Amino acid sequence: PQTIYLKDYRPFGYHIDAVHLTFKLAPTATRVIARMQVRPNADYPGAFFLHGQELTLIWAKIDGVPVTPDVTAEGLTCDAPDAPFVWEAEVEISPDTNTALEGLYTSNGMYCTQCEAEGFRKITYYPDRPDVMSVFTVRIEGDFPVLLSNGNPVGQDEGWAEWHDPWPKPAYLFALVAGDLVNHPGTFTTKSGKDVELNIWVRPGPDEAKCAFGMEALKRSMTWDENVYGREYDLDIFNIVAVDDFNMGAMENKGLNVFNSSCVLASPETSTDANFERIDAIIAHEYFHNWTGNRITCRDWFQLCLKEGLTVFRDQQYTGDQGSHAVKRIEDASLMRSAQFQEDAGPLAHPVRPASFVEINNFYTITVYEKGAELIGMLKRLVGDAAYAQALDLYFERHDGDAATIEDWLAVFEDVTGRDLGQFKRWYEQAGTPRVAVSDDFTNGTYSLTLRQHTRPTPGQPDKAPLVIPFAVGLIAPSGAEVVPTQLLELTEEEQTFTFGGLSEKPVPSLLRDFSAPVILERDTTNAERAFLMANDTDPYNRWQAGDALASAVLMDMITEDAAPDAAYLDGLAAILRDDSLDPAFRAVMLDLPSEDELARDIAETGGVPDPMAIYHGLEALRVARAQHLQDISPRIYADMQVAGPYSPDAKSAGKRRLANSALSMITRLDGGVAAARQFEAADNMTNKISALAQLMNIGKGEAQSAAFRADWKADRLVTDKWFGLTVARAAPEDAVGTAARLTDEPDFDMGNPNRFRSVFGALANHHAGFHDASGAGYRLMGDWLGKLDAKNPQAAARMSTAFETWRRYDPDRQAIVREVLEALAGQDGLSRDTSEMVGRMLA
Ligand code: B3K
Ligand code: ZN
Repeated sequence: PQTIYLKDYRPFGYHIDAVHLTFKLAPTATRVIARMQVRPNADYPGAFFLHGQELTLIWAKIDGVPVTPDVTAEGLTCDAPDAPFVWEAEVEISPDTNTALEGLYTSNGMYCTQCEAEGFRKITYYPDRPDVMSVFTVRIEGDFPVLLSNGNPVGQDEGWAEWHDPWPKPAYLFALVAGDLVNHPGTFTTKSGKDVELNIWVRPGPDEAKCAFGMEALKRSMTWDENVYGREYDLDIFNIVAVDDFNMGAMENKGLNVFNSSCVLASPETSTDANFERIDAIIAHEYFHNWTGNRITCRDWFQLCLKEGLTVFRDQQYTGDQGSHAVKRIEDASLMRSAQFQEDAGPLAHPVRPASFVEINNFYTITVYEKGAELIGMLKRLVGDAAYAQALDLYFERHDGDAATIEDWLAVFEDVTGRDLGQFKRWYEQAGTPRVAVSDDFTNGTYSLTLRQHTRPTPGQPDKAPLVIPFAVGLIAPSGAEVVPTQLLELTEEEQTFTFGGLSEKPVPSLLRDFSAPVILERDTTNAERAFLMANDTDPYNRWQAGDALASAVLMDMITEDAAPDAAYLDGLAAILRDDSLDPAFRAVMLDLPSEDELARDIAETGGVPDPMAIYHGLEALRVARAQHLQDISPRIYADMQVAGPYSPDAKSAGKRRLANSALSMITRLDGGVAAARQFEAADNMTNKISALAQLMNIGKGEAQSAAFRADWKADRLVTDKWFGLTVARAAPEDAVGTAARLTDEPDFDMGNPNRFRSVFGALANHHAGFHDASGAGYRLMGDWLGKLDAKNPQAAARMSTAFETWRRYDPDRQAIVREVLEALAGQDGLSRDTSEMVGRMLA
């Protein structure tokens, strides 16, 4: 397979001024007729090459005259006039047999599309690249009550509909949906007074009762983008469609967002608080793409972070505005530190703007998305809120209608602030997480901090240059009083010293407040200091971070030396739980423990070899010790945090439920499951129901409840996914692999449905002690199923293959089995480009 390089970018040799598509829908023989107005690009003459894959060409014409193009597996080339012309072609495709869920496919009898990144080429011959933008008109012929495409409706009658999208767009934003669907309607009036029709489309039946929250989320997002970014919606209609078989969360097609049903459908009985929050964020994310992605798109796929990093940053701001900025920041930072740092440290490390790829779908990663968002956050910190707002206004004004680059993005900040962002740009180009080593000194009332930065080599990038690191710091006196409030230091050299004068005692530094940069801090510190910051820091993120670091240190001693848990940690937690002035959601995140995977990473980091079972037992021991130490507080918290009245997913109620359920998890360790069983029976919402069930399963109980849950929700796909996932996640380590294998025999296990596949195999990959069972059974089961899945759905298989990302951390015996499994996969006949790229990188 061919590697594509950013440095080889060249504009297309033609402009497509308009395109008209006609679809004659049929399950295995859909006809697509395309008519394009083509104009040679005088600045960049080139061959008339159109992408096309898995298409049967019926005929092609230029200016009405039949032509015979050169057709390969990747597309066609045709002799073309040196003046404007009309290209026409008819192809046949087979949506019903399209199990890759890319291009046009069917899901439970409805037709839908997924074109990003390069799926449009499976629909018709076309320059399938984001810098070719055109005005689309679409005619759909099919025997369905609902026929949807992008833009505004221009006509419809029995068996056909026509849509016109006035905004030029790249092919990846094209969408079509046809089916027996019903709408949950809504309306929105934009700030300039334009009425917009809103719809959430679902299949008739129980899903109809799960649309109300999504509709409110959509309206909230529309209002928020007007108020915070000044961005208004720009069509007469906005449609969302829920689809069961979908490779990702959702897709921002212009005016016609397609959603994985798990990311839009919600009801109190079937969705947890976390589901509600995620659905709110994803609806916002896709809606925000209308400006950051659609009105301004990417020149090429290397610039993916231009739309994704910015849109994630915007949805993070939005979610913070709905509830607690502190808790949202803690969660985002925590995800960065666990999953993104892991990607950055392993064989799959790549820059936020990669310089090459084989299969672009493999680069929709946490690095591009979440680290991409962190880069925007750092820019905002460095230039300040006012300049950030001005730069964004300039970005929208200057690049509306463009396919833009990271250079364009940085230029608006340079133009607004006069600041040179040349060094900052390295953040986009250098992979790996920078480490900042900190040392300090206190002499004659002056405290000095010396920061030294270093980034380790990553695949293909042995040498790293220093970055601009916004480093937020506060100083706290031994009394607990803050003596220097947050200041933003800018680390630009390899090493710099910053001083703070006029202090009477040596302060305790609170470093990297608010996670001001995605870096790893290296500093010799003590548990006493961590406990001090956990109790006294005024920065909520750092308070959490101190608690997390303390928990990790305590666990490390428990795992490697069989030590008893440090009382400093348990007392610190008790103080936080008792402090009723603290937000319940904040208290709940303070109770979260590092994951087994993070502990394995920490052990590997210090030169050890992680023993998954020892880690598992260490965490279990700490959970029990915590439950005992806090046994006087937990029941009181549990009682205080009960939310009266009908369920509401608002942040405040959700925070209380979260804390109540954390308390329940401690209570359950001591009462043998009495309280959890009671909650399971009484719960009128999924949050409390599934949490109670999980607590019971944690102590090896809950068999009857699990069976009842399974039976009650047999007909609900999304709740059934939860049951599959929980059953694997809560299996004992020695049973996890067997449980996963057994679940694949259930009649409703369907590997063709990405949600269902992930519910079993995603849960297995996350079951650290189970997946890494010394027998290698977890590796082998995963490998077998990835091989089977790859033949149907390469994208989904490639994504799940990241389960093996950390394999080099473990002992030689485990490594040998993983190597065997990965090599067998690599050698599989007809392995997709997607999975073969991933496996190749992991084996390199
Ligand atoms: N842009 C899509 C992701 C497409 C993934 C293609 N493999 C959803 C999003 O980020 O909003
Ligand atoms: Zn996105």
